[in-house]
Amino acid sequence: MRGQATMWRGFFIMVFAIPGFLGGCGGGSGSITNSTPAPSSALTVQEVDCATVTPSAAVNILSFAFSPGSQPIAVGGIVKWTNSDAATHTVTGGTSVAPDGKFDVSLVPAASKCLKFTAAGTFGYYCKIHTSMTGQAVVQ
Ligand SMILES: [Cu+2]
Repeated sequence: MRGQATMWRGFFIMVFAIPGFLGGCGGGSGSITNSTPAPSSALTVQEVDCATVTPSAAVNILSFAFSPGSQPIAVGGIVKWTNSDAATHTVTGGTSVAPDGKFDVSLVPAASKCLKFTAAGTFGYYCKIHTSMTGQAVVQ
């Protein structure tokens, strides 16, 4: 009988010891983060610094013409224009009679400018100084 009593004492130690152990695990730290994503820019064309990006396509401006005149590019791609003329040119969205206001950069001789296109579509452009100069970026 003495052996049985010893066994019971061990049983009670276990029963009362376990709840104390489990109690230490309560109260998780559930942090709720309400991170609202910033609204994506409404701009579909943005000027970016050519020195800090990798252009996906290049358009040369030479002899008062954009070359190539039509430049295919993937959505999110960057077109780099370089002015190889001795005259200043612009890359201006739309047409000379209907500028669309989406982009308008000016390139002095030897300058380069980069535009990033973040939406699909055909983006026509022209030079404000020499309005016969036209081109387009086909973003797909
Ligand atoms: Cu021009």
